[in-house]
Amino acid sequence: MATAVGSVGADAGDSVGGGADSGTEYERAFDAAVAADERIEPRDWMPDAYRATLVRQIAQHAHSEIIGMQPEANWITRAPSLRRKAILMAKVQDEAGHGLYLYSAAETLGTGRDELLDKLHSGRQKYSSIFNYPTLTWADVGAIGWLVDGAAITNQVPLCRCSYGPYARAMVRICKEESFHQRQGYELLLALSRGTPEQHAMAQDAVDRWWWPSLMMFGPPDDESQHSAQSMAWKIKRHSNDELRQRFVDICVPQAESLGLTLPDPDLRWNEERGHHDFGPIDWTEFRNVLKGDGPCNEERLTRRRRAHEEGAWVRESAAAYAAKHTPGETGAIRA
Ligand code: BYC
Repeated sequence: MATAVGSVGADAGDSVGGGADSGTEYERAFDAAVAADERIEPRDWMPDAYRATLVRQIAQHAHSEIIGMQPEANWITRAPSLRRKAILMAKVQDEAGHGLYLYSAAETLGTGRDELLDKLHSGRQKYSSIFNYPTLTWADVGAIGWLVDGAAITNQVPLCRCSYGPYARAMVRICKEESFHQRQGYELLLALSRGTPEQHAMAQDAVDRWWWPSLMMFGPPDDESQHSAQSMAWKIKRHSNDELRQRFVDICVPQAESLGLTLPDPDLRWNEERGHHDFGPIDWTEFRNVLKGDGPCNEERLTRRRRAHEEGAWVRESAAAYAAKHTPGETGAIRA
């Protein structure tokens, strides 16, 4: 970050407090660093609202990664070959890893994982709407990879340039792994699409069910997005929800053609004047219902997550006991 603020450690930042003293030299230095495209780091001064926005978005993202493990894990035991099973297990493990990088990024802002998980489990924080849809057939694993990971990459590549350093750096690795995920989904769907008529129909059915929910992943339309303007001013988000949604549609149309599959939208067509594809209306009522908790799988996902957390309590306790035993005490000795 800018040298003017780089020297401001937590103590100085705390004493400024971030809210009451707006227009201070800290705030001016923060604004200048953001304007100059420099990274804000954990010990730099930052406005309280900037910190809260980051915690909110990073938490939503981390929760999405770990809840996102569930719909795919549903198919690990039924993957059609050992190769497919190994690939799917690696992918689901990657999602767990992404959750960990992101919870760690949130910790650098002073919010611990326990607090965030508690908010997820009590329904006070969100996770992506997409994971409230069921995975009914094996082709859904392909559609998730192609469309859901594809949408995630479109959304997340610009986050590699997010103004907050730890989040931006976590996103670099996550995006590399998501690219693999997207390709495995595409390759899986291609194999089905070129397979028997039944397999082709199964791939088409999966795309029909996942297309519209994938478009909802980008969030509400710009004129209803409450956080976009401020997040873009702070360079947390680099593009609006609608811009990224449009980019995703433009990427998917030729890929669907190569797959030999159709996107379920009769209004989808190239608009020469705009240089983009026009697409049909999104069902925002469905989106709002899913966010409210009334999607097809909301209850199932949260119940399973809470249960996994409770059943994993002994692992956390053992890890903490082990860490305490092996942490050097004041004398520097490791306790037996
Ligand atoms: N689902 O003002 P807005 C993945 C919420 S991929 C649920 O536009 P913002 C994965 C939003 O949080 C998915 N909630 O907000 C992929 C806000 O609620 P609060 C995760 C949504 O933050 C494959 C409210 O609606 N990726 O992990 O400017 C396999 C107002 O919206 C949704 C990310 O999260 C939604 N679709 O923009 C496994 C990327 N859309 O906080 C895993 C990072 C909106 O006021 N996140 N909301 O209660 C972002 O880029 C942004 O948070 C969003 C929303 C674009 C999602």
